Amino acid sequence: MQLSPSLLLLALLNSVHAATVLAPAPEPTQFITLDIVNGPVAPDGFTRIGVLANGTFPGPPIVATKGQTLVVKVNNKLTDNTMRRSTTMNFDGVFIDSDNVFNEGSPFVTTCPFGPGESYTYTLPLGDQTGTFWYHSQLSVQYADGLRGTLIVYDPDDPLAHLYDVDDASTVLTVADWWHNTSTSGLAGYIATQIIPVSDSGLFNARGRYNSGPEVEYAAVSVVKGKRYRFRLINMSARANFVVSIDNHTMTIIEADGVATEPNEVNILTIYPGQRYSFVVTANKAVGNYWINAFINSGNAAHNLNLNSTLSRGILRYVGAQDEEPQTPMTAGPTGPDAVMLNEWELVPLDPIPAPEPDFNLTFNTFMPVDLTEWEINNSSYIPPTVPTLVKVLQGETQQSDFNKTENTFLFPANKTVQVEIIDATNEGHPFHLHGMNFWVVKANGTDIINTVNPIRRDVSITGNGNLTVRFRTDKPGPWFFHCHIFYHFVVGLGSVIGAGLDEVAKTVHPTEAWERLCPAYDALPPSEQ
Ligand SMILES: *[C@@H]1O[C@H](CO)[C@@H](O)[C@H](O)[C@H]1NC(C)=O
Ligand SMILES: *[C@@H]1O[C@H](CO)[C@@H](O)[C@H](O)[C@H]1NC(C)=O
Ligand SMILES: *[C@@H]1O[C@H](CO)[C@@H](O)[C@H](O)[C@H]1NC(C)=O
Ligand SMILES: *[C@@H]1O[C@H](CO)[C@@H](O)[C@H](O)[C@H]1NC(C)=O
Ligand SMILES: *[C@@H]1O[C@H](CO)[C@@H](O)[C@H](O)[C@H]1NC(C)=O
Ligand SMILES: *[C@@H]1O[C@H](CO)[C@@H](O)[C@H](O)[C@H]1NC(C)=O
Ligand SMILES: *[C@@H]1O[C@H](CO)[C@@H](O)[C@H](O)[C@H]1NC(C)=O
Ligand SMILES: *[C@@H]1O[C@H](CO)[C@@H](O)[C@H](O)[C@H]1NC(C)=O
Ligand SMILES: *[C@@H]1O[C@H](CO)[C@@H](O)[C@H](O)[C@H]1NC(C)=O
Ligand SMILES: *[C@@H]1O[C@H](CO)[C@@H](O)[C@H](O)[C@H]1NC(C)=O
Ligand SMILES: *[C@@H]1O[C@H](CO)[C@@H](O)[C@H](O)[C@H]1NC(C)=O
Ligand SMILES: *[C@@H]1O[C@H](CO)[C@@H](O)[C@H](O)[C@H]1NC(C)=O
Ligand SMILES: [Cu+2]
Repeated sequence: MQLSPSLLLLALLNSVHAATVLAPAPEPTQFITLDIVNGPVAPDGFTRIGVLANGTFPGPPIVATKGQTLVVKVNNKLTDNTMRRSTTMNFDGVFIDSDNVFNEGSPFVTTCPFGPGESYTYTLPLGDQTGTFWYHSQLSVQYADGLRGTLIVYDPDDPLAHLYDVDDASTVLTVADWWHNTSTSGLAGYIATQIIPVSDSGLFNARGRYNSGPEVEYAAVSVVKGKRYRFRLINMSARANFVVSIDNHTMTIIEADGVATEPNEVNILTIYPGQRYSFVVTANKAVGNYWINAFINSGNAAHNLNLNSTLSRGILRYVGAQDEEPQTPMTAGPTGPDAVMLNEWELVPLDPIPAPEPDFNLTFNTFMPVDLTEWEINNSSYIPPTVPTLVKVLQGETQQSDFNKTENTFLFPANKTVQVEIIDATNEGHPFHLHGMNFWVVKANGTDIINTVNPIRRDVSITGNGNLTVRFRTDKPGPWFFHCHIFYHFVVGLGSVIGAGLDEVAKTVHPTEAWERLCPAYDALPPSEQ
């Protein structure tokens, strides 16, 4: 991890959080540059060439303060033809206003990717949002090659600040699946064998081990006895989920996907791809080393003998403890009656907003009727159009009949409430993610409770054979991606686009010339550079 000056400043400010200090007002605009390069990387001891922001995995952390506008210049310097050479970036969970929808980075929905030698600058006003976010390539499965990083928006007036003492760079935690081979070879293998490539390892804070691999030192998180830490856990997986616990310690959840919650104490939680949680851990046990169990759950695990879920873990190390691994067994965390699991439907926002009654209902049946390499919503596999949805809409194509069935594009008038019920009869567990805004989870999978009074709001929720029902508003005219965050499912069809108030788009969306140039430039690229 590199510490930028602003990060150091924040760390200093946050270390004196308990005392009331008047932080200097943040700069209204923060300029960030990310150079996307190919370079060697070895988080689990196996060296491969990755697609990396500034040459590191994860990329440099983006650290912002409430109210800032981020101006992120992304320079594509990719040279390796064995992986995708174009790119486009999504800042997961950051709300995007309608007039800025062209800056949200979804290929063939709101933008075209950009090729080697090109740059694009994303302007992202953060508004009132605070919390835990991340950025990643949104093109194909490219982020599995390493293009992922954290984005934290600190709140100088956090209403939950009294619950913790420390919230700085050291308390940002990531879990991620990791492959030794490229995502392009993984995708080709998937199409050929119908088996989604199983990762070689699971990483905690960008370190991990695989069977017969080197004993890479596990990432240790340092705590001082007596203090309370706000950990911010981000699941940067492309496919796997993680079951996270800390031996002998509880975790009090206070945030889900950028939404502050009432404190909810658990000792084990599952985090699905794309999701984020903040939880408070009090360092109140004997000074020592404790396992952070980050058990990686991957379907078809037997297809990659490198993967060993037990080896995916970190260490909670008290200051004063030996620089060594815990002597206790490596487990998958509490089980049976000892396990206090996080149940999504028990999370209550600190600032509850009742879910409005739906004006429209939509049902998604998720299927793989042909074979495992074609996921469908109601028997229609999403195929990206060659002309991005937003480009078409700006050209006046705003009727349902303007969209091919394979675009899975569902149109609604502006300023309405849409309810989507997602049926996942085979209990695959798809983490559905909405771009640009949050949804209300009115019925989480795993419960019969329908909560329209104070449901959790977030941008990723998991489906299952218990059915998931969410609601959202169409207040922001524009096309918004709504897709499974398991990118191997997404690239083979498990995606849709919510066309909100498309008639209004021409009035509210005025893209820049830089954006206008992206599609002609991309279309002119040879396939090897796309
Ligand atoms: C990324 O690298 C570029 C070039 O060295 C540098 O200017 C920029 O500040 C770096 N970005 C971050 C977020 O550290
Ligand atoms: C990566 O995939 C390519 C193409 O399928 C294959 O030739 C190569 O052996 C693989 N490399 C590793 C490290 O698995
Ligand atoms: C991360 O997301 C992946 C993909 O949904 C999921 O399989 C995995 O369980 C998640 N990890 C955690 C810790 O939730
Ligand atoms: C941690 O938990 C285990 C199992 O409950 C218990 O045996 C052990 O004494 C605990 N250790 C500490 C330091 O509290
Ligand atoms: C996974 O790693 C653990 C800890 O080193 C080891 O005991 C176990 O045998 C490994 N499992 C497999 C299937 O290799
Ligand atoms: C949508 O479904 C709900 C039940 O979940 C029902 O109460 C409501 O009448 C339906 N609305 C429309 C517009 O069909
Ligand atoms: C999907 O199919 C179900 C059941 O046939 C239907 O009720 C629903 O309206 C369809 N949804 C879409 C988006 O076509
Ligand atoms: C989708 O196709 C399957 C058969 O392949 C059929 O059983 C099912 O009813 C269809 N579902 C919808 C919503 O059309
Ligand atoms: C339009 O949809 C049909 C199937 O409904 C598909 O065969 C065709 O390839 C699609 N065309 C385009 C341009 O996506
Ligand atoms: C939607 O609401 C906004 C804000 O109240 C308003 O400016 C806009 O005209 C409305 N659009 C429609 C189509 O009603
Ligand atoms: C969904 O909920 C059902 C219970 O209603 C549970 O059996 C299933 O395992 C859950 N699926 C996932 C993916 O969590
Ligand atoms: C999920 O939805 C399907 C289709 O509406 C229904 O048949 C099934 O009973 C629902 N499952 C649960 C657990 O509510
Ligand atoms: Cu999925």
